[in-house]
Formats: sequence, structure tokens, C-alpha cells
Amino acid sequence: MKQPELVFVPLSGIGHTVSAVELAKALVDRDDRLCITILIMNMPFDSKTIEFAKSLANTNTCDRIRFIELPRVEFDPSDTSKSSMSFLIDSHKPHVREAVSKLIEPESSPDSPRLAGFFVDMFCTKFMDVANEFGVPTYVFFTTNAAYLGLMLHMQSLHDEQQVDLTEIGNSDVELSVPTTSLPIPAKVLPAVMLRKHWLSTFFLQPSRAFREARGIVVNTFEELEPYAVNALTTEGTSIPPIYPVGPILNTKSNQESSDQESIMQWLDDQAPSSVVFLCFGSMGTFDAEQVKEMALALERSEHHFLWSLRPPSSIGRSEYSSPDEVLPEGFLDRTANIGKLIGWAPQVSVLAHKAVGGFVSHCGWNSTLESLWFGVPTATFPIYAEQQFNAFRSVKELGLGVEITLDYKRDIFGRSITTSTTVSADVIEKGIKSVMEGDSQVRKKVKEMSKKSRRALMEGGSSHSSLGRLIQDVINNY
Ligand code: UPG
Repeated sequence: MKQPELVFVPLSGIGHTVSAVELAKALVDRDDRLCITILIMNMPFDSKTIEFAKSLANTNTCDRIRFIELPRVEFDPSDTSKSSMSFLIDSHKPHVREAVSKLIEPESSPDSPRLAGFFVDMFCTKFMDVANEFGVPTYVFFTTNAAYLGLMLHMQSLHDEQQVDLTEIGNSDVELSVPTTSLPIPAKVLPAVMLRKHWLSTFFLQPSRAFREARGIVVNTFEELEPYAVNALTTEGTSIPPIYPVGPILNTKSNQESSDQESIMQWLDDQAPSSVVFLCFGSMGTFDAEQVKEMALALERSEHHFLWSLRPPSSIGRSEYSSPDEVLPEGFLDRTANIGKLIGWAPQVSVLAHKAVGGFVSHCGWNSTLESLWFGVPTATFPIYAEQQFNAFRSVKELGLGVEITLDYKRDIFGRSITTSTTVSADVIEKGIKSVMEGDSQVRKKVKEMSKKSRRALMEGGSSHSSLGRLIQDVINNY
């Protein structure tokens, strides 16, 4: 029998690519018949993912995983119709088709692999057409949580079946019942995509319709973390394909080098256990000058030692500042020289794994959430964009795994305001920092328990381990 070859198409962006690569590793580790080719999209503004993929490709020791960097798609940033995510993904279609054709040709050769399926990112469902052309099934890799999957599907059915105007909900102050959350969701923590019709279509409606056509949906979560959501998705009507919660899928080895990694780790080595609050806001999180100042004041007043990953807004947006020094309060760096360290890109998993770290102020991106749970570090919530407000709300109100700084702060990826949500004051941030650093809080206890559960889920007999087995069985049965 020819070896079954799976084609992975992750979305460009560290928050999506890292877990997709780890999922590929988990699949080949588990079943030595599987081979996987990972197609890396070459988005014009995302050099970090390409760098990361190259470093993985160079250090990859598994001959059953290979990486192919797709040709670069050019775009004109001033032409908004051509810089949209939807346009950029569409532009990659011919490259995906060509790469897969080359991969399997000539089919008659005994050495050429036989295609068994596509695994596409939750925002790359447009590649399902290409999978269909090759006559193979598509599995969707959902890089965030099961409750959010339920929210997307629910919204799409409200829109398509009951003609509900979703932007009206997004702009209101209603509370919404969602099948996958045990509490009603306030509109203010719904994602910003619900505020504009064209975002809704790209990020909610089109993907959700495609999810229903997929062979299966692989979710980066574990049943013990989201029993309510997983149960709702697996017992609801038949229009949802099989769900595979296989997480937490994490890269706990930190491939994403940080230039000053050594000095960061040395600095942490010199700190007392659980004494440092770590602040990091994902691959693209950034703040305007006013918010940076409030955060700095809060840190200084809290008197906790801190490690703060602070990067200026991306150069694509019109940046208010190019270096944090320009916007920090006068004398801040000198006054905090003995208690704090300001850094750019953080070696996040190594930091969270360090015993000196006692709390995490996070944007609540899903990978960061899973990583902090894995290492048993409680989180204080500071969401910025995407589904982070929804994650923050659930973490604090539904799951009791986080403390609140803000649940509804909303900005775009350039740190620009898109709603009326205002700057979070130093007082509020200081309170959140003190709360997340409390030594014997209920939240800390719960997080430690969830840490154990997350590790158990991946062990033989664990929920995610079994789910991964079912997924592989489905791939092979269908082959
Ligand atoms: N990371 C670092 N150092 C940094 C910043 C990030 O190592 O300085 C790593 C971090 O460890 C994590 C990843 O980068 O593995 C970031 O992922 P995540 O926490 O999920 O944040 P985003 O990069 O913002 O991820 C996007 C969305 C988020 C969503 C996620 C998964 O913004 O809202 O949950 O994708 O779909």
C-alpha cells in the first residue's frame, strides 16, 4: 500500500502555524504510515511565520514531514480590495494546486505518495475546493476553542436560517445564548468581526458554512477544559461533522528564537519563585501610547517584578511610535531597572515554564491560554482583537481560570480603536496584577488542577489521545 499523504495548509501567522505543525508531528508520531506535507503561505506582511517555518524545516528530523514554502503573493497595501485576507487566500489557490500536483506526480510511480486528505486552517476553508478537485476529504483544523466554534456555527445558522442581522447584535448590548457556553454572552465581548458586514462574511459566515461540509473538525482543546462546549457540539443535530478535541497541541520547546533569550532566562534565574508577572500579548498585540503609559504606571505601583514584552505597532499601520522608550513615562526605565525587564519578542513557553513566573497578563489568544494552563500560571485578561474578548469572558466568568483586568477592550492589530472601548486605567490594571499574583487564590488552585488535566488528556487513555486515535482511524478508513 502506498503511504497516505496528508496536505496541511495552515493560515499564515504564528498563532495558527505553530499548532498546525505540532498537530502534524502528533499525527506522524502516532501512526508511522502517515506522511505530511505542510504548505507555508507566503503572505507579504508575515516574515515571522516564514522564518519560523524555515527554522522548523531546517531542524526537522522526521522524514515523514516536509515543508514547502509557496511562492510569494504580491499585493498593493493601498488597494484594500487586494489586501484583504480573503483575496490573499484566494491568490494562493493556484500555488496550492500546483504544489499538490507536483507532490503526487507521476501517480503511477511506486514512489509517489497517494493523497489521503487536506487539513486546512479554520480560515483557509477556500482550499476545500482544491481538495475536492483531487477527490480527497478535508479536515478543518480549528486553532481556537470549542465554544468559539459553537459561536461561529450558531451565528451562521441565525444569519442563514433566521435572517438575523448579526451586525445589529454586535453593535447592541444584548446578552446572547450560545449552545456551547453555559453562560449568556454579552454582546460587548463578541468579536469585532460582528461589527461589520464584510468582516462577518470572511471570518464567520463563509468558514462556518464550509465547516459543515468538512469530513471532520479537529479542535485545539481538551474535553476536561470545555466539557459543556464539547458536549454541545457532539450531541447537537447532524449538520455538524465529527469533532476531534485533540489538544492541547503546543510547541513547548520554543522554536521561535528570541535574540535576547539568554539574558531573559538569566534575569528570570535571579528572581524569587512566583515573584514575576509576565506581560505578553501574542504575535501581533500592540497598544497606543496612552495605554502603554497606563500599563507602565500600574506595574510601577504594583511593586511586583515584571517581564514585559512590548512591541511598537506594525509598520504597516501608521505607527504612533517606533520604540517603547518614546512613550513610556519619563524615568520609568531607570526607576524600575531593579525590578523589571522590558523585552521585544518573548521566548514565551520558556518564560511560562520558569519557576519565577507567578502570573501572566495576556491578550487571551488561545495558544497563550493553553500554554499558561499547561504550565499552571494564572492569567489576568487583557484582550485586544479577534476572539480574545470572548476567551477572556469565559476564562473569568465561565471557567474560573483567570482574573479580570478588562474583558471588552477592543483594538485592531495596529492598536487602533474600532469601538468605543476606552483606555484601561492604571488603577484597574494594578488591581488585576495584584490579584493574579496572589499566592493562594482559588484561581491559582484551579489553574494548577487544569494543568494536570491538560497533561493527562494527552497521555495514553486520555481524552485527547483517544480522540487523535479516532481521527487517524477515520483518515485511514477513508483512504
Ligand atoms: N509568542 C511568543 N512570543 C511573543 C508572542 C507570542 O513566543 O512575544 C507565541 C506564544 O507562545 C504563542 C503564539 O506566539 O504560541 C501566539 O499565539 P496566541 O496566543 O494564540 O496569540 P495570537 O498570535 O494573537 O493568535 C491568533 C489570534 C488569537 C487566536 C489564535 C489561535 O490573534 O486570538 O486565539 O490565533 O487561533
